[in-house]
Amino acid sequence: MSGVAFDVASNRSAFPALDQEVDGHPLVYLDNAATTQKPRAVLDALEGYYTSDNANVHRGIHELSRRATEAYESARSKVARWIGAEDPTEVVWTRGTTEAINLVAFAYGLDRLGEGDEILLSILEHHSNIIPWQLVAARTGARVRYIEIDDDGEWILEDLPELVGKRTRIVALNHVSNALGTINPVERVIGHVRMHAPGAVVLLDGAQAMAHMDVDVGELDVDFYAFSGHKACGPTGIGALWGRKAHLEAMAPYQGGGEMISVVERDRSTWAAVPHKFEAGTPNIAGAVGMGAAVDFVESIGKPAILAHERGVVGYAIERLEARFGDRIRIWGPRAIERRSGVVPFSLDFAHPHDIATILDSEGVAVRAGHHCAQLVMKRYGVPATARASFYLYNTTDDVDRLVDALGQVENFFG
Ligand code: C6P
Repeated sequence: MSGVAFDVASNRSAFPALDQEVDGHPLVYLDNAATTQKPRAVLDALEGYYTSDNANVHRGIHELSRRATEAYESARSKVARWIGAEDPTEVVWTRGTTEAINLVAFAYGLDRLGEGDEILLSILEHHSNIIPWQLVAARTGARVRYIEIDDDGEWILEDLPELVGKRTRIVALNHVSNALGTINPVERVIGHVRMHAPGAVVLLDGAQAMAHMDVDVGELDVDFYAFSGHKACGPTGIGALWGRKAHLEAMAPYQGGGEMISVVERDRSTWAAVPHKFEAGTPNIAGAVGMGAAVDFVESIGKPAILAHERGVVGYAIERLEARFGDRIRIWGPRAIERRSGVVPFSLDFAHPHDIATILDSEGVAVRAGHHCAQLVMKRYGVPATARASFYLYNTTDDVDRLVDALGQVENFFG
């Protein structure tokens, strides 16, 4: 389902938080890879839920509980359709990408990995897709291995024959990098894994893909797909894990509590069917409802149009930054515009990334600075941190001009 003609001004007006001043300057929000702003439709859905339907799900035999359950489950179905999943029961609500990956690491990995088994990651991963595997490897004797990256932030796939083999049990990779913006060639890796390590399961971290690219878990041929709602116009504290039904059914519960059981005895219990087996306790019902509204909103615009718009703005940003700062700026990540998402990480040779972000903030321009929870990437390039501007469906070339002007202030100060 693709949207009507892309209209950035109308996109922008849908996001109340964009309409404010910071330090006397109109806000330019360029921290979308950390979290996107929320459209009015999502805020209304949250308010509407709490105003008229608020109740616990799957429990009360009363009107409000019925409505809450219906809203919660229909948002699940919406998310399932959004990622090309035929069966909504394959979608487990989580707090976000981090919890989704931990769920697989602990409910799948811990019981299945042993001494000498291998988990394949890349050094381009967010810490959320490294630490859970290190924790599980330490408990099971499995070994974590990494795909390296080249100077342009692309995976070095020539190493795959050496990295993928009989011992590979789990392959966990990001679909799009948060630190460099690389759209990773996941299809090529998955094809290689299916051929050379047929017993391995593949998990994709879709945190940076979901808001920008059409995702079809069937076409991708993955076993698990994880993403966060808040990076795709949805509320914080909600996300999802999609998993193949057979895996989810074979996995032990991740957490115990209400809602995830079938029958409880003194010494043993049985579990509810998936996905409820993995949703112990009162879930984030409002978050799920807000996520459903976010899916509708993003789909009303259409991800191909969003990505095309981002490419235009990112291309303009790279051109302007390089023209203005020449060899004093280093823009990280792939050179080819079609190889990157809306993320533009950069370093200036005259200022530390944190100083850059602080001065930009005083000019009303919000960017992120730091290691972006990707310390292996920083180590690879020998830098402690980078500054990162990340663009979305409401950013314009005017925002880029404001960024470049504000960086001029950084130059005045430090240059
Ligand atoms: N990246 C960024 O500024 P959570 O926190 O669970 O919603 O998402 C974690 C996560 C996992 N994988 C990738 C690729 C990510 O980008 C993120 C979150 C933010 O880049 C916060 S560090």
